[in-house]
Amino acid sequence: METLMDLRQAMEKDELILFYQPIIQIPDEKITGVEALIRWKHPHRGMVSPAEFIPIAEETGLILSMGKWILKKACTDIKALNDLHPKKPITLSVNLSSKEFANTELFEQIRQTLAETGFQPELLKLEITESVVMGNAEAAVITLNKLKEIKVRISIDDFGTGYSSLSYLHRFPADSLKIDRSFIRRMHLGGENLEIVRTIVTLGKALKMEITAEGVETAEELAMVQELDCPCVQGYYFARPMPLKELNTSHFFHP
Ligand code: G
Ligand code: G
Ligand code: MN
Ligand code: NA
Repeated sequence: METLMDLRQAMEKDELILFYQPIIQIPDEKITGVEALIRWKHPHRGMVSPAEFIPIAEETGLILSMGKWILKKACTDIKALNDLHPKKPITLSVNLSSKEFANTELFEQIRQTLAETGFQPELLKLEITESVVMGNAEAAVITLNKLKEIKVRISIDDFGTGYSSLSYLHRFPADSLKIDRSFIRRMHLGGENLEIVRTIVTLGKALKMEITAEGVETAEELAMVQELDCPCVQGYYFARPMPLKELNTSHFFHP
């Protein structure tokens, strides 16, 4: 179990690194964006998952400085990548946890990071879960509208796992839905699992939102989401999260 001290030191010692997982558009299977996913390269324990340390960072408030670093690093990295491949600039998705989203300085921090890095706001997508939004719905609408004004995009992450999904969707200026991978994993069972994914795709399209199926691991799952007309896919079938260098030299940029 890591302590706050360990985590703070990890930041100072540059042990936190960002991986990027491609998001693929179908049917042409080209890369359309990446999601930034943090890792802790621990000197003794190897790669530590954010599922272990983000909750600690969240509880202790360290997430605020960590999140600031993540946003700046990710914008810098993907700006550099897009400059190398100017013909097809890709989007960058960055996860925000509840404390980060509730931070009154968030908007200003994002605005400033975009200015400093020269990253195009239209290419930045902030991923927030339903519970993060619902935690403070009124303040959330204000923040989301301000972000929308500067052209930053919003994705609802793990869609379908939270509560009151439908009632708020039309009130929140979100641009895209990410279908939680628990639904994708159970799709092959058919029946209601398949119908849930079909319904989310239909709903997203009706609301003119982008839709991404998360956690697609097999050709069978890919065929099923394709059949349902889901336009974007993320998952191990196409690519795992990887370092920037590996992404830059991958077949996605060198077909
Ligand atoms: O990459 P992995 O599946 O191990 O991530 C586990 C969890 O950690 C996911 O819920 C993911 O959203 C979260 N996470 C990964 N990277 C970041 C990040 O940079 N910021 C925040 N707030 N959460 C992250
Ligand atoms: O909660 P969030 O959606 O931000 O987290 C995404 C997490 O899902 C990342 O930690 C990423 O490593 C993980 N992930 C991405 N693709 C797959 C996949 O195909 N299968 C599984 N099991 N996990 C995946
Ligand atoms: Mn996410
Ligand atoms: Na998710």
